[in-house]
Amino acid sequence: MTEYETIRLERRGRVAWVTLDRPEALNALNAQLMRELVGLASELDRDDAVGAIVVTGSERAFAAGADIKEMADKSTAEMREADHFGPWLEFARVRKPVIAVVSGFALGGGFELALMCDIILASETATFGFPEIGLGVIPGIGGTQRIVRAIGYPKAAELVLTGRRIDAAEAERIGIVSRVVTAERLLEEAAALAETIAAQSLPALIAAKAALDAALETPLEAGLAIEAEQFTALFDTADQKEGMAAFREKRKPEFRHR
Ligand code: DAK
Repeated sequence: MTEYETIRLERRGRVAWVTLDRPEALNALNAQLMRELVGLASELDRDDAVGAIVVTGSERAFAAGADIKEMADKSTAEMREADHFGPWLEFARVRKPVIAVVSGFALGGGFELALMCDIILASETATFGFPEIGLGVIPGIGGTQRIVRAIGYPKAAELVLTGRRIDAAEAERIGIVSRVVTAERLLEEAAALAETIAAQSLPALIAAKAALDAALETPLEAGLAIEAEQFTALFDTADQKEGMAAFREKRKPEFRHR
C-alpha cells in the first residue's frame, strides 16, 4: 500500500475519492503532490474495481496553483530539467471519468488541473482564475489550450491576459463548470454524480471518454471514425449484451464491467 503525504485516497464502492491535502499551502501543486497525484491516478486507471475518480481539495481551496515558492528561483534550464509537463500529460491520459469537485480557490495550476478533468462540479464558493500573468509567467500545464477549447478564444484570452478571477456563477454561465451547488450540498451532489457514472459499464465509460476526447483533438471525420469504432467494439462486451437484454426484459441492467 503506497503512503502519500500530500494527498488522501478513499474508496467508496466503485468511486475513488482523491483529496489534495497540503492545507498549509492551500493545496499548491508542488513536485511531490504532482508525483503522488499522477501516480495514484494512473494506478486507479488500471484498477478494475474503480469506475470513476473524484479529485477534490478543502473547503478553502481546490488548489491555489503551482507552488510559487518551489519555482520562484529556478532558471529556464532548471525548469526544463524538472519536466513538470510530462507527468500532467499522464494525468490527462487517464481513461476513466475524472470529476473535479471544487470549493474555494482553483487558481493557476489548480484551475488547469480542474480543466484536465472531464466534469467540474463547483460549490458557490469556488473562484477560478489564471493569476500567472501577474507573476510574470503564463499558464504552463495546459491552461491556455484547454480554456480556449472549453469557452472559446475571446473569453479565454480575457482570463489569461488579465488574470481576473471569476466566481462560480460566472464560471457556470460561460461553460467552465457543469453545475454549481451550495457549499452544504457539494459533497453529497458530487457523490451522487460520481456514483451515477461509476455504476455504468466500465468499457462503455472508457469508450465514451475516448470519443469525447477525440472531439477536442481531431478533425470531424477522424472523430466520427473514432466514435464509430468505439461504438462497434462495445458489441463484444458482456455489458452491451446485458444492457440491451435488460431493456428488452424491462429491468435494470447489472453490469459486470467487461
Ligand atoms: N504556492 C505556494 N504557496 C502558496 C500558494 C502557491 N500557489 N498559494 C498560497 N500559498 C500559501 C501562502 O504563501 C500562505 O503561506 P504562509 O505565508 O502562511 O506560509 C498560505 O498558502 C495561505 O495563503 P494566504 O495567506 O495567501 O491566503 P489568503 O486567503 O490571504 O489568499 C490566495 C489566498 C489564493 C488569494 C493567495 O494565497 C494567492 O494569491 N495565492 C497564489 C495564487 C497564484 O498566483 N497561483 C498561481 C501560481 S502560478 C509549470 C506548469 C504550471 C505552472 C507552473 C509551472 N510547469 C510545467 C513547469 C503554473 C503556474 C501557477 O499556477
